[in-house]
Amino acid sequence: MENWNFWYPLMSDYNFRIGGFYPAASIADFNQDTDVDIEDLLTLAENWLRTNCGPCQWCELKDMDCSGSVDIADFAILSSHWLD
Ligand SMILES: [Ca+2]
Ligand SMILES: [Ca+2]
Repeated sequence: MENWNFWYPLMSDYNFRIGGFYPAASIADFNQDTDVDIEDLLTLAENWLRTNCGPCQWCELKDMDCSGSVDIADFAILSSHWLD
Protein backbone atom coordinates (compact mmCIF):
# COMPACT_ATOMS: atom_id res chain seq x y z
CA MET A 1 0.00 0.00 0.00
CA GLU A 2 1.25 3.45 -0.91
CA ASN A 3 2.10 5.96 1.75
CA TRP A 4 0.01 9.04 0.91
CA ASN A 5 1.75 11.13 3.57
CA PHE A 6 4.54 11.78 1.10
CA TRP A 7 2.37 12.56 -1.90
CA TYR A 8 3.07 15.88 -3.55
CA PRO A 9 0.85 16.68 -6.51
CA LEU A 10 2.54 17.26 -9.84
CA MET A 11 0.99 18.82 -12.95
CA SER A 12 0.82 15.36 -14.49
CA ASP A 13 -1.47 14.29 -11.65
CA TYR A 14 -4.08 16.69 -13.01
CA ASN A 15 -3.90 15.52 -16.58
CA PHE A 16 -7.45 14.30 -16.96
CA ARG A 17 -10.44 15.14 -19.10
CA ILE A 18 -13.64 16.49 -17.66
CA GLY A 19 -16.46 14.19 -18.66
CA GLY A 20 -19.67 15.44 -20.11
CA PHE A 21 -21.94 15.46 -23.07
CA TYR A 22 -19.97 17.16 -25.76
CA PRO A 23 -21.22 16.66 -29.29
CA ALA A 24 -18.80 14.89 -31.55
CA ALA A 25 -17.41 17.24 -34.14
CA SER A 26 -18.62 16.44 -37.62
CA ILE A 27 -16.15 16.60 -40.49
CA ALA A 28 -18.69 18.76 -42.34
CA ASP A 29 -19.24 21.23 -39.50
CA PHE A 30 -16.91 23.80 -41.04
CA ASN A 31 -17.88 26.70 -38.82
CA GLN A 32 -17.80 24.49 -35.72
CA ASP A 33 -21.18 25.53 -34.39
CA THR A 34 -22.04 21.87 -33.63
CA ASP A 35 -24.38 21.29 -36.54
CA VAL A 36 -24.19 20.85 -40.29
CA ASP A 37 -26.54 23.25 -41.98
CA ILE A 38 -26.89 25.87 -44.71
CA GLU A 39 -23.94 27.87 -43.42
CA ASP A 40 -21.65 24.89 -43.91
CA LEU A 41 -23.15 24.23 -47.32
CA LEU A 42 -22.44 27.82 -48.33
CA THR A 43 -18.78 27.53 -47.39
CA LEU A 44 -18.58 24.30 -49.40
CA ALA A 45 -20.12 26.17 -52.33
CA GLU A 46 -17.52 28.93 -51.99
CA ASN A 47 -14.86 26.29 -52.60
CA TRP A 48 -16.81 24.36 -55.24
CA LEU A 49 -14.66 22.75 -57.96
CA ARG A 50 -11.39 23.89 -56.43
CA THR A 51 -8.54 21.62 -57.44
CA ASN A 52 -4.99 21.01 -56.31
CA CYS A 53 -6.13 20.93 -52.71
CA GLY A 54 -2.86 19.37 -51.63
CA PRO A 55 -2.67 17.28 -48.49
CA CYS A 56 -5.84 15.74 -47.16
CA GLN A 57 -8.62 18.18 -46.31
CA TRP A 58 -6.94 21.28 -47.61
CA CYS A 59 -9.00 23.70 -49.64
CA GLU A 60 -10.02 25.06 -46.27
CA LEU A 61 -11.06 21.58 -45.08
CA LYS A 62 -13.67 21.23 -47.83
CA ASP A 63 -11.87 18.35 -49.56
CA MET A 64 -13.28 15.88 -47.07
CA ASP A 65 -12.59 12.75 -49.09
CA CYS A 66 -8.98 13.77 -49.75
CA SER A 67 -9.41 13.50 -53.53
CA GLY A 68 -7.51 16.72 -54.20
CA SER A 69 -10.58 18.63 -55.32
CA VAL A 70 -13.90 19.89 -53.95
CA ASP A 71 -16.68 18.18 -55.82
CA ILE A 72 -19.82 16.06 -55.65
CA ALA A 73 -18.15 13.47 -53.40
CA ASP A 74 -17.55 16.17 -50.78
CA PHE A 75 -21.13 17.35 -51.18
CA ALA A 76 -22.26 13.76 -50.56
CA ILE A 77 -20.27 13.65 -47.33
CA LEU A 78 -21.79 16.94 -46.19
CA SER A 79 -25.24 15.63 -47.10
CA SER A 80 -24.70 12.50 -45.05
CA HIS A 81 -24.03 14.70 -42.02
CA TRP A 82 -26.88 17.14 -42.69
CA LEU A 83 -28.30 18.52 -39.43
CA ASP A 84 -25.93 16.37 -37.37
CA1 LIG B 1 -21.90 24.21 -38.78
CA1 LIG C 1 -12.89 15.91 -52.58
